[in-house]
Amino acid sequence: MPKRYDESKTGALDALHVENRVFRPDPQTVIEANVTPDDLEAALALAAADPLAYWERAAEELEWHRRWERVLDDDDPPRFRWFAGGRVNIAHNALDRHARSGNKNRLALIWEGEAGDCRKFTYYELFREVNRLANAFRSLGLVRGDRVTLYMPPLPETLIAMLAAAKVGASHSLVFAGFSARFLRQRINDARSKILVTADGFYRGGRVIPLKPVVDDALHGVHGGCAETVLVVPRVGIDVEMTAPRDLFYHDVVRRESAEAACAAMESDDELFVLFTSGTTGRPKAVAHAHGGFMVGVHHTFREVFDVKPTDIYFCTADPGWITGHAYGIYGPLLAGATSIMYEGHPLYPQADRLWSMVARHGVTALYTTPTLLRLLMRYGPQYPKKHDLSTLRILGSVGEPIGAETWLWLHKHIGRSRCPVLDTWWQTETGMMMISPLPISPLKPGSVGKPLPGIAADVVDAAGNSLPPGKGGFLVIKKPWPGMFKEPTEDMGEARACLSDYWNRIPGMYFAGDMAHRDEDGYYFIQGRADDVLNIAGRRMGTAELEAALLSHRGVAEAAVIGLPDRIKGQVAKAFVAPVPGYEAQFDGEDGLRADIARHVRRELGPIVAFKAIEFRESLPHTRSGKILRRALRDGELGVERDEGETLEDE
Ligand code: 6R9
Repeated sequence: MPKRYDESKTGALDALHVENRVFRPDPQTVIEANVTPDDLEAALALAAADPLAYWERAAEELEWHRRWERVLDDDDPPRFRWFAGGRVNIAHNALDRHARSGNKNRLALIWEGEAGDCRKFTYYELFREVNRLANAFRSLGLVRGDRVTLYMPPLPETLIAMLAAAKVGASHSLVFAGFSARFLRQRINDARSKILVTADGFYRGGRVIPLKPVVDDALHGVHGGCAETVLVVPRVGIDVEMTAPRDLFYHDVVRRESAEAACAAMESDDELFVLFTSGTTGRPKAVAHAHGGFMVGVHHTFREVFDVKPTDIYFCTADPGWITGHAYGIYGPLLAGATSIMYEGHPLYPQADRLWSMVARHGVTALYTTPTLLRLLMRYGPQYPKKHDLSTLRILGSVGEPIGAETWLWLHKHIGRSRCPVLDTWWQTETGMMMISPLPISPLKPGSVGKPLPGIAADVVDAAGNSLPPGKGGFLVIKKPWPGMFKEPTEDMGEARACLSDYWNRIPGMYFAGDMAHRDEDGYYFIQGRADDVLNIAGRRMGTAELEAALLSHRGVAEAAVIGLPDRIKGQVAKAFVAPVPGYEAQFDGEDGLRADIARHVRRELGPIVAFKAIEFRESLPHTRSGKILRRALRDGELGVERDEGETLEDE
């Protein structure tokens, strides 16, 4: 008997919306595509016969200081090293190469502030800005192998600081500006960053969000040697406390530097950046990406999937602080020599047509965004996109969570004028690059992420690693290494490092990062969601473990469990079950007072982006015999799921 959901409660009906139509590409798109159907067939054939030759060709499209000796060093799996022996710097390929070629005067970046103010940079201008900051970094003592933490909103200086760090051979760690002081402190300590770059504040939703005070708070109790220098970008012009000699204004530091700077010749496998991401256990872990493999993977897939042309204006709505912002907001477009847009503010400011107005004003041709944002905009109705001329758009992409047929169809019809392909791209922080996605020439099935890209050995398997037939759900795995795969950060990050064997040993010899999927008869993949306790709230990964740890750090909380519930806009929301310390509510005017205090506490611990849909008090929480909290029983109770006779509740 199938599980029963109470649809009125969960919105599960949308998730079950079945759409059987296949959308064929527009003939013009096929004729003009960079990758034609014949090219795709040839690429798939080569990648199947000789995957290393396939990726070697992709690497040859970029400039190397020294050519690799081996395409893949697989002597110590799963610690694979791509383009071993090669020397390269991603900043050279993203900027220097263009600044010295015919792309020199092409627009690289169009940045739009929330108030509508714009700053534009050609490749040459960006190259000079990056060089000045790279020189400033060097003057401040930053050397190859160091790390820089960036606590930055979407600003041109965010991109400039990432590339300047890469240029000198330092690794960047970007912390999303919505995270708390405690989070930031932990990440500065984890990364042992000598230098921190931040802004005085930024605009969001019509308000000034101050950042520097959060930094000041975070730097109390930071480890010795960390954040000895803080560069402050004055974005909003508020008064900030500057502590000498630690704090320096960005412009004071770069002003005296030369606009010429050489790239450090990095080993292909050297660390380019770390990003923290939520897994099943404990706090978020740092994964690292390397100059060579990440560069090749992102450059190749960006051009393949987004079919980039010199006339394109590409807009990725993801914040630079997430992997999508890193790979396809910043590095991908720069590597391709494209023009891209970065937006500072809230997508509903001042009205629900902000995105569409940006598309029309800048003539955007490719838009990469998330289902949560689309569902939010859908709620305001098609009259908002209708107000604007969206005829420049030719490609639409989605990432981060299942888009579902309903949102897909809305995007296709109201934004894509039933002409633009909607490309649902599946990948992860850990994969570094898109893995499963249609191309603009592919027939599209709403709700499906299409097929694995050439060179990606994806499969759907059972727990023993056996391939499953069409229609059967199982674990989504990758069976062979690929260039964008993450590596472990250097050992100095200690406990904070993500561990490769966690990903490669759960199903022996294959990479598994937590998603379930099935395929149809045509080999199209459908993502079913996470197999683990990772929630996907508005496209952002949150581990139930980290949310529970934040709840438990409140003195009035004896026990806590967090579950994910379906949500019409955010895909998923978190609900907390809390067993309060008996009698504790007396200090708070009863239960509601305590509940509000717990909610405030969690926001303080984790940052303003974290909020629970509800916090429910229970006298006690259900446990397994081994003493673990039964989240699944709580979830089933919420959703009104009845379990089959004999179905076991496994430990969670
Ligand atoms: C790029 C990014 C990764 C997790 C991943 C999966 C979910 C991503 C998806 C998708 C359905 C898609 N996910 N893309 N689910 N359809 N097109 O989002 O990285 O933040 O690490 O999240 O997001 O569950 O495992 P990251």
